[in-house]
Amino acid sequence: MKLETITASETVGDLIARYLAEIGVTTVFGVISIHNMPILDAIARQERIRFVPARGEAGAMNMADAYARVSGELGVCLTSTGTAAGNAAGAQAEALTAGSRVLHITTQVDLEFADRDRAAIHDVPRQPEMLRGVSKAVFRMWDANGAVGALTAAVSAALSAPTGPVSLEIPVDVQRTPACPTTRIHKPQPIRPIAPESVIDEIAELVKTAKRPLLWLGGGACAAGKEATELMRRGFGVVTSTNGRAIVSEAEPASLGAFNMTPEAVELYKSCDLMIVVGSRLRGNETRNNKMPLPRPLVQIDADAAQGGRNYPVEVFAHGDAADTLARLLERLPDTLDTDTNLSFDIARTRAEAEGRMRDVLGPYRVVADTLADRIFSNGHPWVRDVTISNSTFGNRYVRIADPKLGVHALGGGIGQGVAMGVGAAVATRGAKAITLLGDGGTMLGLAEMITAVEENAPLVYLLMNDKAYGVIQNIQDAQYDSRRHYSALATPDFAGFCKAIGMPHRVISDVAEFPAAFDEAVAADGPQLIEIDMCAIGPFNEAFAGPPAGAAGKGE
Ligand SMILES: Cc1ncc(C[n+]2csc(CCOP(=O)(O)OP(=O)(O)O)c2C)c(N)n1
Repeated sequence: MKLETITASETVGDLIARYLAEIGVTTVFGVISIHNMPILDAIARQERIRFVPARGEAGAMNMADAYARVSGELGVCLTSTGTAAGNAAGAQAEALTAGSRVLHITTQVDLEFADRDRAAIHDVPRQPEMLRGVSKAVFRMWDANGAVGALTAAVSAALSAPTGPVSLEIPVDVQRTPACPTTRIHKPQPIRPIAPESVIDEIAELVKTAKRPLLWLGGGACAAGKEATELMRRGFGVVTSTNGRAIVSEAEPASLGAFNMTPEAVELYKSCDLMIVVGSRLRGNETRNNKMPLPRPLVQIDADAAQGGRNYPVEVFAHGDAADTLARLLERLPDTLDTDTNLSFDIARTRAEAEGRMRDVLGPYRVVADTLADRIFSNGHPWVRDVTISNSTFGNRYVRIADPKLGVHALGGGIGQGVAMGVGAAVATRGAKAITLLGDGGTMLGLAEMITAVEENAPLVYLLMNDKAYGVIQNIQDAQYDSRRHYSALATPDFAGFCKAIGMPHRVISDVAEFPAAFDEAVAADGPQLIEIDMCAIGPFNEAFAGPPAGAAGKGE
């Protein structure tokens, strides 16, 4: 790693820019402001980092989040004090839900005014409290001497399991002060909790007597793909959360993928005699609000000790890093487990039945789902999804992804983040274009970031499912509110005109038969493209999707 000579004239702002470059950050997303200009001016002068200027801080945060998920590296978002930091908060809530490795560098008013409610421009007197609600941890850089320490603490916290977004406040006057000329820069390493031998012994004993063991993999297991795949080879079946998709290949017959809450899955669970949950919150949306019966004994492995038994009572809880704990479990197990050889066939059948039932629901949109299922898996596209009916029905499970890093979805259920997430994923992808599924309602929240996509010539295809409504809300109104469709019809722009105005190629599909060719054309073309699917012309799904099954929380996915 290149260590530049520290010059006497270096400011803390210069140091921050240099620090980020030296620890391997290549891209920063953000919005420029008087309070972060010492950092941004240095980033520009040093020419080592690409700065992607988003149109708003929410977009910048969504971009940094998606970038982190797709690249597997730290995502960095730079905002200003007060309103600007607050603008990023909704998006940061999503990064927190997904456990994304994001560093949110925000600022503060001059130290003599900070925390004192003295009405300095941009000041919000309790900014740390605001940030705390949406951050894994919050740090402040108090002075030049502590600059490298504060950066190290923040980056280390973001990277250490349980990973998550970390906020670092850097007062603007601190940014301008001369840097401490002595501190060398080293890339912070994540801290990994190590499970005790005794608990792994206990799990191994349970595994050796199980006939139909299942692994439930969540996003916290994303670095444990090798170990999980080996457990499957030895006799385990696999099911994942949405955030744990493709940790084990979704093409494996012994993998149920994320069809984790279907009636068929519930039947399968009844026939199993052990489940090991690795790095998963067992979210309400994927477990019928934790009411769905899971196999017993239930074992949980998590890097966050406080998660032990939180959503389900467990027989065994191991506080440890996913990959390390599974690797040490494998050392204790025979090469082939004495398990039911029917298990993988039963899982394949369970999945096929769930997929079949789902295809019946799609009606004309089967063509769209099948085209995407084929292209996204085989070409290794990042698959980014906003919260829209097409994702809840087919995007979240049926469209397979080729690698766990390639799935980006608003796990917390907040609409409108997909537009910017598509940009972050596209900037991170080194291979195929990012494919980004949007609803027209959600798109309204992120529309301006399409301009960022054009400006950055981001390799991505937006698929806009336009039903001129908050479709799922209307379906819920039909199902639960005697069809009183208040506030759910939407005036949306003429997207062809909008795309023309911002310089983004636009195609409209009013007959699904045209979709496969249009999709291939858009993927082959340079830069961002938008395909609008005119759902009013094409018609409804065979069955209206009106949220998750009873007992699950929220809108459902
Ligand atoms: C930030 C946020 N605001 C409001 C909601 C409530 N909500 C859930 S789905 C939805 C409608 C989404 O409409 P659209 O993007 O057009 O997708 P469709 O349901 O039509 O497929 C709304 C408003 C939410 N989930 N997140």
